[in-house]
Amino acid sequence: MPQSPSRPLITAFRDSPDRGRGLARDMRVRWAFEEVGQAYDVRLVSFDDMKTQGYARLQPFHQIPAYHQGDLILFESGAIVLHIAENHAGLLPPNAEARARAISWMFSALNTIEQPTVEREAFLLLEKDKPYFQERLPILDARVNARLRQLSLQLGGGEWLDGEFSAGDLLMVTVLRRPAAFNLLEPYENLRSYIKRAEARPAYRRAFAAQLDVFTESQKNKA
Ligand code: GTB
Repeated sequence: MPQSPSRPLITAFRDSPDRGRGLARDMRVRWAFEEVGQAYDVRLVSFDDMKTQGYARLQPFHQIPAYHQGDLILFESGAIVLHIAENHAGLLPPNAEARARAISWMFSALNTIEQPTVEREAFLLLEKDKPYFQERLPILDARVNARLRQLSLQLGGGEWLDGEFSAGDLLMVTVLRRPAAFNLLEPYENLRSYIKRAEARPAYRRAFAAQLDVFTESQKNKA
């Protein structure tokens, strides 16, 4: 890792378990950089690299993404996106109240929507053979569904969550793409269109292509 990178450097999986579907958390940071037109570098890391104490100086929980620019090191994808949004025009409205509302949407994406969806996914992945699995799965499904229903009602026929596209939409869409991958958005046509609208943004497409390139390269090296 360079001592004080002059342009932002983030970490991402060298060999992402999402197989290039843009579901890992570097995607939201890449997308934020693309939205504001900030060039960035990526340091690809293996699971072994992430376990080292050296890596913990970048990310105390040994996860991706971490962010480094100059003397500033940041972790937590939401904090990194907020930092980008606060330092460039385009992801937070200039009006103070609208800005505060956009930040509420950022927090709600991560705390209210992402939390139950990740809990459900981890349960599916890790507890399928447990005796309580069949009984507990509908409980976790219902928790996710309740939040999706509320979000769908809130979005209604709107294009974005609160006026112009913001970092709130950026985080919300990256969070929703995970339950969407499990077909949990089937009942919510407006949420599916919301994701499609976001995915059509040129900045999203550039970010998606960049992370997909990493996966494609990793496959070539395996062949
Ligand atoms: N709260 C942190 C943040 O938002 O930055 C969470 C970061 C995080 O969970 N990072 C994951 C990680 O580094 C990668 S993105 N995990 C390694 C570890 O914890 O040891 C999560 C992820 C992983 C795989 C898929 N997938 O296969 O689809 C999707 C998302």
